[in-house]
Amino acid sequence: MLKLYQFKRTWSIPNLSPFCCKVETYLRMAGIPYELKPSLPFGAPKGKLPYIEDNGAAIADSRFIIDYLKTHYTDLDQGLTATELATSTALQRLLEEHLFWATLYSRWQYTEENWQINKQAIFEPLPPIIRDIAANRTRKKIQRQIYGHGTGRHQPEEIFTLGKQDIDALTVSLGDQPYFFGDKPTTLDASAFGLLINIIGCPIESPLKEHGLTKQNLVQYVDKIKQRYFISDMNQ
Ligand SMILES: N[C@@H](CCC(=O)N[C@@H](CS)C(=O)NCC(=O)O)C(=O)O
Repeated sequence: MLKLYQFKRTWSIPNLSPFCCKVETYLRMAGIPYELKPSLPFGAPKGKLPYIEDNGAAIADSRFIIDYLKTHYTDLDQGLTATELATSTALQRLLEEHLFWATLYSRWQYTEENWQINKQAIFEPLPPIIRDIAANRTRKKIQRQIYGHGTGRHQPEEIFTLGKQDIDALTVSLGDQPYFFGDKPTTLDASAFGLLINIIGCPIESPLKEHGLTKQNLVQYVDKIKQRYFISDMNQ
């Protein structure tokens, strides 16, 4: 059976990683059987989670994993027009390559309180003797990445202004539809749910979360997907 390597569940959400949550949501939306392998990124094929193993092959990165799932199992985007597919790609990039960085900043850099909550959730599986060293080393690495990306060069209020613009774009794009492209879930919904639940549904406080919680359609969207696809096994 297909194996999904991701962080262990925490915070009563499917996964604290938007990308792991995206892949698991895709698997559930598509009804593909899988086995969970709670893991840490050290030793992962590209040093990041998620990755999958299937029929002797290891595939890393949520985008390549979903390409594989589309080819070998079920393509949730099959019914989309070329224009919808283009919009799907553009919004996934907004989520994963832009809004993601403001989210990352809120966890690893914004406040000490958020960092402690994030640290506890990620590094708790490690033996106490190496936990703090690994956490502090990873924190420095991620802060360098946030600076390298450019997000880390802005003031906190500027970072959250940019993130709020992304949330506004998502609110308008979803409108009052059940999913971004109507009645059926697609890859974009797996991606959007993965990141949005990690902004509005987790214990990391920030202006981004406050802003997201004012968008009723996004709040209901996240809640409905969680109820529909995950509620029975939130304690795994
Ligand atoms: N583009 C990748 C991003 C994956 C990613 O950034 N994973 C993070 C967790 S959210 C990770 O494992 N980071 C570990 C590290 O950078 O050391 C995907 O779509 O899967």
